[in-house]
Amino acid sequence: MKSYLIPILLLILFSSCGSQPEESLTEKSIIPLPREVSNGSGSFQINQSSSIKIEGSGEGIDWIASFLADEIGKASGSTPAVSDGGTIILQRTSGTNYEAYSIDISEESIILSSDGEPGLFYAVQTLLQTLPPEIASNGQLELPVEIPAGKIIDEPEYGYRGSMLDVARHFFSVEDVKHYIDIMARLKYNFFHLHLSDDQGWRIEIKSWPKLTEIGGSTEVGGGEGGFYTQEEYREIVNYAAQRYITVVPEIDMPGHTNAALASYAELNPGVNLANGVLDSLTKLPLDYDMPLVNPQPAELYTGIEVGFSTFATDLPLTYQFVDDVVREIVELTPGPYFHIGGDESHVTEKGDYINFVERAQEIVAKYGKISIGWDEVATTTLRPENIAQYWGDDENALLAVEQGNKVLMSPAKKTYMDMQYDSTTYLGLHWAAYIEVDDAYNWDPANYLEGIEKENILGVETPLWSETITNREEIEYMIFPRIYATAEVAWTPSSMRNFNNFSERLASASKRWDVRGINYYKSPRVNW
Ligand code: TNX
Repeated sequence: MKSYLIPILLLILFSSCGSQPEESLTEKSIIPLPREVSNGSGSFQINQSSSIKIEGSGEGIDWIASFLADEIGKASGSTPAVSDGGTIILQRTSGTNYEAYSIDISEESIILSSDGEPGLFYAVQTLLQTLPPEIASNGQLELPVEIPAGKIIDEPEYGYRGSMLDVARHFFSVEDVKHYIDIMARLKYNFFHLHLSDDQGWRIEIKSWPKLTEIGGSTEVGGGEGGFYTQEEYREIVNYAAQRYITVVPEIDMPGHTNAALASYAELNPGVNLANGVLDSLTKLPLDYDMPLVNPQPAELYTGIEVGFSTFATDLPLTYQFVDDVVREIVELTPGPYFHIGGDESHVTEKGDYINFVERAQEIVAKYGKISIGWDEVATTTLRPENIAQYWGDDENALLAVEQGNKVLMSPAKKTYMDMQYDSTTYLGLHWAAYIEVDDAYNWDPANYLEGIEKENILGVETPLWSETITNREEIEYMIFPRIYATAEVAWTPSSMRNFNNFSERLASASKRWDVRGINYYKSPRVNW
């Protein structure tokens, strides 16, 4: 054969195989890593005339279809229609495994299938990660794109996969909060914990106690102007999250971390003990006279970052009227099952007073039909059977919860606290718990972290972002990218399947989408970007 014919023949041979994408499905970088991925032959092409078909009914499915269409449309300029002839198929099956999903990609169709809407939404998120990085752009994705054939079967390891944002130390706008929720949604997180009150700020409108926001919402760490969400805005956040299958967990931190409330209402403060002051020099009271506390003064607004100095007056009926009103108003706006009562670092509350307060707060939350979550200190009180202790650092407290038969939400500060610096040179953040590099955030197993705490004792995993040093969206991004990816995989993917080297390669690939979005991420030296 003439030698010049060989390349021509090869060319004909390859072009006749149909288009084979550069990467197979198993080589795609998906975070969190799915349980099973296998390759098929050929590929599916998304082009200008692709459309989406819905099999099964429900408002949620319609929304998921339009979400997928909009993502493709925004990136490519060509929005797929939703039609009966569609070959990208959203299929709701009849079981009850709502978060599990599968994706079946052939040359003819892509079938995204789940028993539940959350699973369909997760399938869409996975599918989007198989597209080129320009899927994250406004208009730079060129159609057609090829998706390699194959099958993905996936479900989460933990049912609660959360992240917390502290909007109390610094306040963040509704738009910034939605941006945070978008990031969570792409990673299949399903609980968004909003830390709504602390010493430095009260961030949610309470109609029956208006000075909470008027005074308590008026500043923040560093003395900035602070802010708060009206009930309308809070509802908007709740709905935005709910559409993305994320449940909001509101937190009102008490009885400590309450300076902003104490600055708003004098009558919530423990009073001044006159027996220790002027009065006993003027009168001759017996030494054991139990002088009531009187004349409570409002606390001063606080803009520093110390913790543990504030407390409600735990012996006053008014305090419980306050807690009742606050819980009632927030519960009315919150469809999810949980209400977070804080309970951490109440260093100036007497032990007995703390127990009494937390137990009463839990009863109030239960009265309004919600399950209490509290930071691990609440396990030193008698928990109601359904309540949750959120472990952040005290092993004994976590064990106390489990001994009481309660579940633990795992947020070890040394692994999950995204306000911790990456290393000693990080320009933001604190380091009281640890320096947390991305591999530190990745390399741990919730079910093996604490002796005596097994998988069955664990509700799930949550990664908090405290905001003492974080003031804006760019700074939020810097602290959470890439660690929020690490915890997403810790919570979703079985520990036996996880490997940091493999994860770091997938991170590098994900970062191409972050570049397209203009995300301000930390370029960890432990990742080959
Ligand atoms: C401890 S963790 C706190 C927060 C701080 C955080 C800073 C916890 C339950 N309490 O009040 O913001 O450390 O890292």
